[in-house]
Amino acid sequence: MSLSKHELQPEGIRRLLAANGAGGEELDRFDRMTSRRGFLSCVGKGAALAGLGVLGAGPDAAVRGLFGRGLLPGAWAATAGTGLPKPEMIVHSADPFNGEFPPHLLDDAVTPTSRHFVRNNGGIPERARSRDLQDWKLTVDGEVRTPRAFSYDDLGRLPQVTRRLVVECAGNGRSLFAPAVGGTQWIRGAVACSEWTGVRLRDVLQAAGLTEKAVYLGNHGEDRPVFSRGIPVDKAMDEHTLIALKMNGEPLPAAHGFPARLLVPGWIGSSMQKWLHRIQVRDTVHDSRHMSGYSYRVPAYPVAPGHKPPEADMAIATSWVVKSLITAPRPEAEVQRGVPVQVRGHAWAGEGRVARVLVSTDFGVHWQETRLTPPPNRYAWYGWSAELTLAGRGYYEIWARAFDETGNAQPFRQPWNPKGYLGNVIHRVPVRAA
Ligand SMILES: Nc1nc2c(c(=O)[nH]1)N[C@H]1C(S)=C(S)[C@@H](COP(=O)(O)O)O[C@H]1N2
Ligand SMILES: [Mo]
Repeated sequence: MSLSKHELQPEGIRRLLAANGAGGEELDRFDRMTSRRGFLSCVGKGAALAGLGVLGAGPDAAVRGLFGRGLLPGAWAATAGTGLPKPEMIVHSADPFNGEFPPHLLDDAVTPTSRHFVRNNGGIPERARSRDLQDWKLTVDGEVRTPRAFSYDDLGRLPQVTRRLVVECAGNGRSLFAPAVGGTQWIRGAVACSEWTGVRLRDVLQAAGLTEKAVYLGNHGEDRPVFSRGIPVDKAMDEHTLIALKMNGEPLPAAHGFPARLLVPGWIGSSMQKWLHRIQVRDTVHDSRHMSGYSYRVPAYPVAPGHKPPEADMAIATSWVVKSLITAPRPEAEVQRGVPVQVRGHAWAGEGRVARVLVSTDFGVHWQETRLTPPPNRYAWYGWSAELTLAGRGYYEIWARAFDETGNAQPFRQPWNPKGYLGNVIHRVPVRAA
């Protein structure tokens, strides 16, 4: 195996174009499309496929492919004033905006805001773009003794906590599912671990006072079309669950939920409502569209690849599972044989704790232990690193496999589900030793 088409970088697509006879003008157009105007410096699956399409259809198809994916300059109006796309981002769609970073750009222990993926189901609210706090309130109603409305300043006066927390889209890794499933074709970069500051959700809920009937929250954001999900009261009352007001020390950026968003540590990103303005405490599980059917739900039992079980057999996806990322070396790096190379990355385990990360350079025949750096707080990712020496020249793949404290490890092949959620197949990085 060499690199999958999903892991192609723009340089790779450019090489393909050139190898297939694209001249200066076409290459100029490709460069304009992918970087000069800062729209995209890296492109996702759609464009990678378009790039491959060139093999049969001629270089123009690649450029048309980019436009055909809704990456027309006009679609970028929806991101005006939001700072999107971030430089070097792999952009999957402009409206709604979805983009991620390749793993070698996620090397920091604390992900800078400039490298945090963005996942939107709808538009970014006007309030977030203009940073308008007039008439903004967070209301808490439903199964509470006293319905409450908190202004931004009210929230700011409650005790503030700062935590490093992993945010990961349930669909991260979706492009690696076989057979392919629909939806944004995330590669591996819809995950990050930034530093979030805000109030404990439980402080806000306790101020309103939960009734005995309270079992679930329905959370509501200001984006349209409506995207609303919820979490059980138990998880809401956990001391780690936050309403964040700041990301990496700054008020939330528009794209990440200004003025307030939820952080539900260890759980899938979709539970972390952005642009939060209403919490409805419920006496039953939240029943919005994104809580039902196949949306953010996984089969209650393992299914054969390609098999879609009946809706009644689907269960709400909650915690993430054990995973790791290789952030160095970068794919296709040239390393010197006989000289130790530093291999490193991150590991995390949803509600669990990471116990060890092993690495292999021979397709899993031999494994080597790595050094783990535990995070400063629960629910942040661990660092891991090792020195590896490739004795001879040739093609190698670095594989990483994380284990949690109960012995769960990452699988070698991706178990399948209809929407491509919770993908945690081991990460493989190809390198060459010379
Ligand atoms: N209001 C609202 N909240 C939302 C979403 C959304 O579309 N609307 N997307 C969710 C999903 S699916 C994910 S993975 C995370 C992504 O957070 P980020 O964009 O800050 O990385 O936000 C979640 N919160
Ligand atoms: Mo997500």
